[in-house]
Amino acid sequence: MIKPKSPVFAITALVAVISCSLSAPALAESPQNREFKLAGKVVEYSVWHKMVMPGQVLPISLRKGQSANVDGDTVTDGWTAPKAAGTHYLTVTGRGGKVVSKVTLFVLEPSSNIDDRGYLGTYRIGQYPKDTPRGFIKLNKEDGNIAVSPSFKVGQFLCKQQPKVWPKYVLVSEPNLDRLETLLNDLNAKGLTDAKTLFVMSGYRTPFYNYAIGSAKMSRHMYGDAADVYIDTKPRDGVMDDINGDGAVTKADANFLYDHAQTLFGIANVNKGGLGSYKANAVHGPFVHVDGRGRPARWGR
Ligand SMILES: [Ca+2]
Repeated sequence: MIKPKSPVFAITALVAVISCSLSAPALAESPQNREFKLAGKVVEYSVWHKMVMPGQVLPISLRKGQSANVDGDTVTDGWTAPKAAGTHYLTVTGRGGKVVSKVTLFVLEPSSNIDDRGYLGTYRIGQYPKDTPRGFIKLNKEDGNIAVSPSFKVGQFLCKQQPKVWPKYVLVSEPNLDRLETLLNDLNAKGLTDAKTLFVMSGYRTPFYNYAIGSAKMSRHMYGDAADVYIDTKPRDGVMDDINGDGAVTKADANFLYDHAQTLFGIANVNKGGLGSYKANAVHGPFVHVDGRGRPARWGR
C-alpha cells in the first residue's frame, strides 16, 4: 500500500467525528489511528526503531486512549535513556490493550569513545571524512534478529568486516528504512513478489571498510543511510530473482526494480534519496542501491 501524501491527522479527526456520531465502539487500529509521535515524528509502522544517545530524553506523544511502556515500566510523555549503550523496547497499546506498535530503542555507544586508532573496543570504525555520527548501535552476537521495522532485522545491515569480533557497531537510518519498507510492501501489493524482506547485500559500512573496498568517499553507507538490495526468494540462491520474468537474471532485473522504485518514490510519502542500478560482476549479482540522502540522485540506468 502506498502511503498517501495527504495529512493523515485530518483524516483521523474526520473518522473520529463520524465514529462518535454513530456511537461506534472503539476504533479499529487502522494505520491512521494507531499513529503516535516519538521525538515529534509520527511513527507509522507497527514495528519500528529509534536511536537515542545515553541520558537523552525521548519525547513520547500518545493519542487519547493509548498507553506505553519501556521494558514493562509505564511511560507517559517521555523516556530518559540510561547511561549505558544497550537495547530497550517501547510498546504502545491502544484501546482494549491491543498492541499498536513495538519500537526498539537503541541507546547508542557515543562516537567520542572511538580511540585514536579508530576503534570502538575491538571493532574498527576508522575515521569519518566529516559529519561523524554521534553514536552507534552496539550489537552482541545474539542480537542480529532484533527488529528495526516490520520486514527488517538489525543484523541485515551489519558491515562485512571482522566476522568474529563482538560487539559490533551499526547504524540504520529511519528515512531509508521507510523507503525500503515502502518498496517491499508495494512489490508485494502488486503481486510482483511474495518476499518477506529485501536481501541487503550491503547496509552499514564503517569508514574503514568503505575505504578498503574503494567506495565513494562520502558514501551514505557510512551513515547507515544506504542499502544495496535485491529480491531473493524464488529460488533463494544468493542472487536476484528473475523479477521481470524474462527467464534470465541480468541487469534487466535490477533495472526493473529500479524503475519500480523510481515511480513509487515519486508518489509515495517517503524521504527523497538516491537510486542506482548495478549489473552483476564476479562477486555479486545485479542489485539496486537505495539511499535516503534527502535529495534525489539517480545513476546506472
Ligand atoms: Ca530477468
